[in-house]
Amino acid sequence: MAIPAILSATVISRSFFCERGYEMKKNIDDLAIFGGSPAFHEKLHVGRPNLGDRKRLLERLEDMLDRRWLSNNGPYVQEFEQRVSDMIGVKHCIAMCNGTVALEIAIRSLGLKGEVIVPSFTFVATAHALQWQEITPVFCDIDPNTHTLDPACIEKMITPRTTGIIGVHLWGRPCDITALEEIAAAHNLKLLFDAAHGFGCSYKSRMIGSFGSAEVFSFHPTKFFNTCEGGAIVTDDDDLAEKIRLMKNFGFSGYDNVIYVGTNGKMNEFSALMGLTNLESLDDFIGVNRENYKSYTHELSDLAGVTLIDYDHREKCNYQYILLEIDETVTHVSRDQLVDILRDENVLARRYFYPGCHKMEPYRSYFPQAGLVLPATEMLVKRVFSLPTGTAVGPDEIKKICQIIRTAILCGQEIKERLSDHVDIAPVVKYLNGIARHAKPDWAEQMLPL
Ligand code: T4K
Repeated sequence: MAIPAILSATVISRSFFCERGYEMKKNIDDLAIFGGSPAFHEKLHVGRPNLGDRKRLLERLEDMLDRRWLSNNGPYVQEFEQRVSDMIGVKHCIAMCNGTVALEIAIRSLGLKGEVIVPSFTFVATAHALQWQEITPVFCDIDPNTHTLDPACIEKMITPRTTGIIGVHLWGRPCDITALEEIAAAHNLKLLFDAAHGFGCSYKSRMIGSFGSAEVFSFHPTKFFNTCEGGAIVTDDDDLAEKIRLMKNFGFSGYDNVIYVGTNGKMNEFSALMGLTNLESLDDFIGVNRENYKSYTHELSDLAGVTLIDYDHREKCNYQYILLEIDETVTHVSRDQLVDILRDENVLARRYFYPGCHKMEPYRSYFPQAGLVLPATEMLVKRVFSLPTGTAVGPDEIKKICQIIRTAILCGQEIKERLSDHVDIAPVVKYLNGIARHAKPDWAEQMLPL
């Protein structure tokens, strides 16, 4: 619906919302950040875990306790690995204690050293998994449309010290895998994928997990599919799989026989049975995410300056991230102001992945000029944020969240002005409340209406 530009933002928002018939915060003074009561009594999180059938989980837990087999390649881990490798269509799935250790082991097992090309626009674990082993992460820019490594930039970052590329299927949207494979082959580089977000997704009809030398999943609670904590390396390479199995178990090859440098990367039985139970609900979780995605699209698609990142609906997608990109030149209200507004309404939106790995330590100190070659990354880290989805929210919550965003955007100019004058007194009030609880002087009575 087109909105006449001559009307003031506040007036527009009021009439606009009445037309849509929503029971909602009608003007900016209703927003909690300006003194209204929060839209939600309880906090809505990004990354609330999805949980499968509780009864089935407890049956498996009883069984595990009866068996007294809690770790070290137990029957549930073996079953879980089989199910995942069948689902992905790869020969090997090696279940791990988390995605970060899985990345570290994948990197080591591939013999990466020197420099490895990675995006900066990712969770810091991607870079840390290299740096932890004294391998230099070389940050490469991304395509601003896909948020994944820009193949055209990769070539420029290759040096004689480069040994590999780690592509990240950010938000579950696959990298340009074909282009990355070509570059890796042309320069004799190893290709590994951080597929922490990519479980259940496909590229050219083939499941994510079946590309490169290996791919790494995370099954952390904040992922749409979780094993409590957990992760996995998936690969078709028999030799690599054998090496990884040794590495994740201290290098043991049978009792008393250590033949490799190893660590402890094992998944435990509880995580595996949690994973098996959650796998049985995988399609339901994806279905809920897809419906939530549709609801957000429906509510936000007409808002100028706001882009909901899209998925390729011809492929399998897990729709686990709801990411908004804010063009402040249109909305006036900035991404950070929007996040603050939502937080005061108890919607704990997250600035994934701000400020970019190259702005975090130790990388910020090592490469203070990295931003110069990362223009798309620098632009996106200031514009993107993530909203709640998964089984913890439904259409009603989404409608309310979007109403708040709509109010904030349609009144963007006024909000921007007010917030630039706004002094956040909440910490002062909190502090004074603390004092008042101990010794309530007279002045505190007057100052502390809370
Ligand atoms: N590569 C990529 C691209 C990744 O995104 C990640 C992890 C990795 C590698 C490494 O995989 P892991 O080693 O983690 O398996 C979270 C997660 O800790 C992290 O796993 C994830 N990416 C990242 C995107 O998000 P934080 O610092 O945002 O987590 P936190 O504690 O703030 O939790 C987020 C929200 O989730 C909270 O508001 C509350 C909610 N939550 C969280 C947990 C743990 C729950 O409701 N229940 C829970 O049990 O990093």
